[in-house]
Amino acid sequence: MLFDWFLAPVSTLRSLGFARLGALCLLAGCSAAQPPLAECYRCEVVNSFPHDTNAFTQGLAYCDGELYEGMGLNGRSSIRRVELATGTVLQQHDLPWRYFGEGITLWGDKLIQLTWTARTGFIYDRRSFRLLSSFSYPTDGWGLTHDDTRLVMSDGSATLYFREPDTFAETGRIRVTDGGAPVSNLNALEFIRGEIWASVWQQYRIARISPASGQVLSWIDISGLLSPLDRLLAGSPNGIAYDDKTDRIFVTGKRWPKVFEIRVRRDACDIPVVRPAEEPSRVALETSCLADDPTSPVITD
Ligand SMILES: [Ca+2]
Repeated sequence: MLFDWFLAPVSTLRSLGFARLGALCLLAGCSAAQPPLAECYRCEVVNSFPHDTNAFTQGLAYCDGELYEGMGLNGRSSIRRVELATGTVLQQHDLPWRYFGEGITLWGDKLIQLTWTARTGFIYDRRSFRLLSSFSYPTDGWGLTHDDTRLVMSDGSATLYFREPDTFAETGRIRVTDGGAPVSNLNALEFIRGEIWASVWQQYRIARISPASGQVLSWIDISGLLSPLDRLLAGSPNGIAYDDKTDRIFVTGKRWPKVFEIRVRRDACDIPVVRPAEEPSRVALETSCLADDPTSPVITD
C-alpha cells in the first residue's frame, strides 16, 4: 500500500490535497512532521550532603529530614532510612539474597520497593520497615514514584506505567519520546511540580516528562555534579527525591560520595556527552555476587 503511494504520478498526488500529503510525509518519516528536540538546561548545586560510597543506590525518596534509599545487588540489597544532613544510616532492612532491590517510593505510611528481575515488589511499614505484603508485575522493575493518585513505574524501556497504589494494577501507560523518538533506559523517577523526572541509565541527564503526553519537556545536564575523579569511581546517577514542603530536589547515584540538592538554571546548553564510567553489566554484577553468597551451590565442573 505504502509502495503504491510512492509510485503515484505527481498529478495524482497534487489531487490528494495537503492533508493526505501531510500523512504521506508522516509515513515517510519527514523531519518536519516531528516535534523539536527538547532543550537542555544546566543545574547548580545549592547544597551537598554526605553519601555512603558503598551504597549501590537504586531508589531515593525524602520525608521530614530523612532520605529513604533502596539498594541493589544480590546479597547486598536493602532499604535504608538515612539522616540527610550527616548520611548516618538510622535504620536498615536487608532483602533475601535472591532479590536485587530497585526503585522505591513512599505512599502514606508505606514504603514500596521494586526488584529488578524477580517481578516482585514489597510493601513495608515506613517507620518500622516491617514487611506488610508483596505483589507481582510482568516486567523488570527499575524506578518508582507517585503523583496524588497513582504510582508511576519504569522498567528500563521508554514506557512508564501508571499503577493503582493498593492493588498495583496497571491503570495506564505512556511512551516517553523526545523529538518523536522513544527515550529508553528510563530509570529513577520522581514526581516534581506536576512533571515526572527520570534519570537515564548510563547518562548524566535527567528528563522532565509530561505525564499526559510522555513528551520530554526539557533535559537537565547533571554531568558537572561529580569531579572527574569521582566520575571514575562512581556509577550512574540513580536517585531523585523531592521535598515538596520546601521545594528542594535531591540527586545522587550508585556509589556517589554526595547527595546533591540542585536547582535548574535558565540557560540552555548542549546535551552532555560525558557518560558515567562503564559499569559492569548487571549480569556480571550478579555473577560476581554469586561468589559471595554462602548459600549458592558450588559448581564443580
Ligand atoms: Ca525517587
